[in-house]
Amino acid sequence: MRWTSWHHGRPGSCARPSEPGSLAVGVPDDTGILAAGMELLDGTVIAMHGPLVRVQIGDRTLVVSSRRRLNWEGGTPVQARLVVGDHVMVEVQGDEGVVVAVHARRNSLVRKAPSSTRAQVLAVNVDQALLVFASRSPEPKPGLIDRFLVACAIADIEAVLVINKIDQGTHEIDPWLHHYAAVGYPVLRVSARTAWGLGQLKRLLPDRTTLFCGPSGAGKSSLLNRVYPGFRLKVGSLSESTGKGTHTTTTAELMPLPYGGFVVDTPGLKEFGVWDPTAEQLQTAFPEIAECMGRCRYPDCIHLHEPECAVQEAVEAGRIWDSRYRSYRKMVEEALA
Ligand SMILES: Nc1nc2c(ncn2[C@@H]2O[C@H](COP(=O)(O)OP(=O)(O)OP(=O)(O)O)[C@@H](O)[C@H]2O)c(=O)[nH]1
Ligand SMILES: [Mg+2]
Ligand SMILES: [Zn+2]
Repeated sequence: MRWTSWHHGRPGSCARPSEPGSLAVGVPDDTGILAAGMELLDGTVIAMHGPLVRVQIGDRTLVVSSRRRLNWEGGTPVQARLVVGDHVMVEVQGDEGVVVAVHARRNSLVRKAPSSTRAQVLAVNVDQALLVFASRSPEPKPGLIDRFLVACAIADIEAVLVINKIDQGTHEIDPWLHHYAAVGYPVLRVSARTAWGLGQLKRLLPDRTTLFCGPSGAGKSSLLNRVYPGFRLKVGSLSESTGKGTHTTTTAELMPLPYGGFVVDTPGLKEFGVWDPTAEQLQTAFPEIAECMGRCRYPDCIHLHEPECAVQEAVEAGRIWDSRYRSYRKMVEEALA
C-alpha cells in the first residue's frame, strides 16, 4: 500500500503510516537479491537524528541508517537528503535497517537556507500547513506571513493562518488581519493558553497530514499539546530582553494523532526566503494579483513599473492591500536579480 492509501486512511489507522508489501522502486543491491532474513518494507520518515533516520514501518518504529546513494523515485530532488514525511523503502533485518530508496514526493515545502544559496526542504508530503503567528509577541510580520503563504502556494499545500495568543490582545493585528481573509485565506484566532478557538483548529486535523510552522515562540508546540496532551512537547519561554522565541523545538517530527491523521511540529523560522520562484509563480501565488490577470495593457506585465497596469491601479485604489503588493514586488525583484 502506498502513501495515498494511508494518509486518507480510516480513523484509528494512525499508527500505520505505511504498510509493508509494495516494492515499487529500487533494488536492494546490485544483484537484486536480498540476504536471508532480510525484508524490503515501506516506511515513513518520522524524524531525523543526524545521520540516523526514525521510520515508522507498520506498527513498528525503528531507528535505521541510510544508504549514501539513495534511489530517488522520480529523480533526485533539489536537496538530496531525507526529510520528515518522506516515504521510503527500508531493508530490514530484525531490529536493524537501512533506507535504500525514496518514493516520489507529492509536494515539498522549500526555502532558501539562511545565509546560503542552497535549498532547504522543510517538509514533504503534507496536506496543509498551519502558519502559526502570535498576535503580539513575537511580533507578527505581514511580510513573513506572505513568504510562508507564497511558499505553500508554490508547493501546492493549503495554508491556514493561525493567530495564537489572542489572550494577549489583538489591537496590533486588528488593523490588517482582515486583508488575509478578504483574499481567501482561512484565518483562525486562537489561544493555547485559554483554549479559545481550539475546536476550529482541531476540526482541521483528522485524517490529514498537517505541518505546523511559523516563527519561534509563536506557540506551535503549545497548540499541539492542547490538541493532544499525549504529545507532551517541550514548550519554551520568550526571551525577556528580546521578546523573541528561543528555538525550543529543534527538529521536525511527524506525530500520529489518536483520531487519525498526522501533525508535524517544526522549529521556528526567523526568515523565509522562497526558493527560486519564477515571476509567473509569484503572480499566481497572490490570489488578488492573479485575479487581475489579462487586465493590464501588456499581456506579459509583471506589475512592477509598467503603464496601465491593473494591479498597480488596484493598489492605488485600495483594492489590493499595499503591504501585500510590497511583498510581491520584493519577491519578484529578488527572483529577477
Ligand atoms: N499568553 C500566551 N502565551 C502562549 C500561548 N501559547 C504559547 N504561549 C507561550 O509562548 C511561549 C512559546 O511557546 P512554544 O509552544 O514553545 O512556541 P513554539 O512556536 O513551539 O517555539 P519553537 O519551538 O521555538 O519554534 C511559551 O512560553 C508558551 O507558554 C498563548 O496562547 N498565550
Ligand atoms: Mg516548538
Ligand atoms: Zn500589470
